[in-house]
Amino acid sequence: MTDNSTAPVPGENAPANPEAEKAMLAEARRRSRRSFITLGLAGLAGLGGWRWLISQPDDAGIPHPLRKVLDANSRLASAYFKETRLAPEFARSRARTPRKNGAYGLKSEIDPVAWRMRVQGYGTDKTQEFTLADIQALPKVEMVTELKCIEGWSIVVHWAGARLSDFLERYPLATRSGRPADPLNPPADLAPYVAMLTPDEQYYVGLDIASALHPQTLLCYEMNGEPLTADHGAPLRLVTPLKYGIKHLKRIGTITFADTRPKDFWAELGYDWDAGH
Ligand SMILES: Nc1nc2c(c(=O)[nH]1)N[C@H]1C(S)=C(S)[C@@H](COP(=O)(O)O)O[C@H]1N2
Ligand SMILES: [Mo]
Repeated sequence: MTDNSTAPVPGENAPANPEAEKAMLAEARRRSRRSFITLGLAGLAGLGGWRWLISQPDDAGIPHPLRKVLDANSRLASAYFKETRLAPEFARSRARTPRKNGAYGLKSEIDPVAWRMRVQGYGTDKTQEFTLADIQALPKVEMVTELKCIEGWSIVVHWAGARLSDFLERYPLATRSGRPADPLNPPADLAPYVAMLTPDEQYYVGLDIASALHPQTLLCYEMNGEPLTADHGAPLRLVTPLKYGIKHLKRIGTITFADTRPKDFWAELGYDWDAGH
């Protein structure tokens, strides 16, 4: 659907046209059913399994169908098994600037110097604050992936940022025990869900922990080689290319962990909570 004059547009306004909304939901359900069938077990990732393989270098960028391997490494010989499904990557020359889509939670001015990302440790009341420099001190990861909006358009974007998994290894806030969230050796007390909110809490998304620790889930501070602009989520946004744009929360304010599915802006309006594609 390219004509968004009638369809409800995640990111612009709340649904106005009930018929278009119903059609959109039917399409979203059809797509999530299809990806469920295509992905088989990967569709069950939300049930708490560790279902990606850590990809080998020669697999980088190649979109896999489901891959499932029992890890032979004795360090990993546990109930866990892993599958990797990576979003396809593209040549940098194909990157374009996406439209500015969705401004929930971005209404006020943002001062990137004063900005802090607040993270509440799993099972604690304690909150730790991070500057952009803290995030930029983590290994910088670049990827050229497709941003897909549930409204029907997609665009290739060159992103740069830190892996959320690297952040949660360096700052072990996702476990009650304070063990790092190593995706290769996930601690037993790892939080099953991650919640993210804008500083004003007007926009919010939930992720299952497997998606949160996926190697392509980034805390992004650059788009197409430039620092993010405010419209695109400065100073820091989420990018998670196996999911639709609705999950790519712009202007991260707070991260918390949860035992149950956190509230999610578009899921509350009837969209698929996982929003995978
Ligand atoms: N804070 C916030 N983040 C958001 C949205 C929003 O309304 N508010 N919209 C989402 C939607 S629906 C999409 S498609 C992408 C679009 O990202 P872009 O504006 O960089 O193209 O942002 C997502 N992140
Ligand atoms: Mo979107």
